[in-house]
Amino acid sequence: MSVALAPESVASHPVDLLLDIYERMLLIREFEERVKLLFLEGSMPGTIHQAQGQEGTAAGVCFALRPDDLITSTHRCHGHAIAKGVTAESMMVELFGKAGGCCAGKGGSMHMGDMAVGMPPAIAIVGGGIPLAAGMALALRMQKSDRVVACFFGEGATSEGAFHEGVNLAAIWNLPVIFACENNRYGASTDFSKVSKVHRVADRAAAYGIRGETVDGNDVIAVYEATQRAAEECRRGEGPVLLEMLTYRRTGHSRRDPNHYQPKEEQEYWYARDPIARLREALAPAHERALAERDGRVAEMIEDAVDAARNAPEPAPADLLTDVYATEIAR
Ligand SMILES: Cc1ncc(C[n+]2csc(CCOP(=O)(O)OP(=O)(O)O)c2C)c(N)n1
Repeated sequence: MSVALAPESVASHPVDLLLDIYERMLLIREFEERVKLLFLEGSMPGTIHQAQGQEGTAAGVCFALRPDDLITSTHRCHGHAIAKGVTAESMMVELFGKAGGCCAGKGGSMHMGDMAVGMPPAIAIVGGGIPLAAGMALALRMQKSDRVVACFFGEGATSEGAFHEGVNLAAIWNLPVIFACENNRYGASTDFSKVSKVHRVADRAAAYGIRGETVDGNDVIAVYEATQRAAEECRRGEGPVLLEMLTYRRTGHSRRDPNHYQPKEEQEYWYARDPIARLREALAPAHERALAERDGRVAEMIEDAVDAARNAPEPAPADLLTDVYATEIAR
């Protein structure tokens, strides 16, 4: 049994919404688990950074957004992409480096995205998405739109100059950005306490005169509610907001990292707070049949994605230089 979610917060949301969130988080987990095996068997080029354990932050943020809102992402982008609506199939094809992938086979693991669902390809330069999010939000403001941008990054990125510049710019212009920090404690293998005297990322909001908030990132409902609050503020012109979500990755930083630096007691603390198990246990046994249906659907989606990736054609040499320039934000 996991550490339970607050019953009153579970009861305050429609069951169908919670089932949808559960399904999406499970899709992220199962996608990552299958990718791990496919990577080890040598089916995909490059390296991978995986997000098992962090499904609550990805899904909690993205479900609280409108479909026309935008996100930016990082080297650890698989979960964000699935949460925002990029299909598992187009991502699996992408990981195989095949034509028909969400970035035409040219992006790979660290650059997932699809402008059709409001996600420009992720940026693997740590902190690189932060000024970009401010710029996208400025573009939306100039278009007189009420869309918002959610900008994902890790706590390690908050020591980059790009964080200071991007957040400060968004702050002085009240831009509609939710700075969504996934604080999983480690930047690669380095504990955050070794690189920052400020231990709560949300406390850094004071330096920019904006609101900061820390939530349990493994409580998907808490993340969803906090993002809704932040999005409303942004739409009213009262943004940006710095949202810190405490979470934990269950894998190494990348596939070659065995994560020996994570103490056993710390792992046990977080494994008892797995975001998927917590929501499942909150919905079962009352909704066991619906949960089982969602489990079956996810399993099918993963099989279909792998079949599609294995059978997809290689990119044509003639397409080498297509799709390599920036996309304009559709109005
Ligand atoms: C500017 C820059 N410096 C270093 C790296 C190498 N690098 C990739 S991920 C990473 C750690 C990032 O930690 P964090 O921002 O907390 O994100 P997490 O990996 O925990 O999701 C580093 C140092 C990079 N990609 N870009």
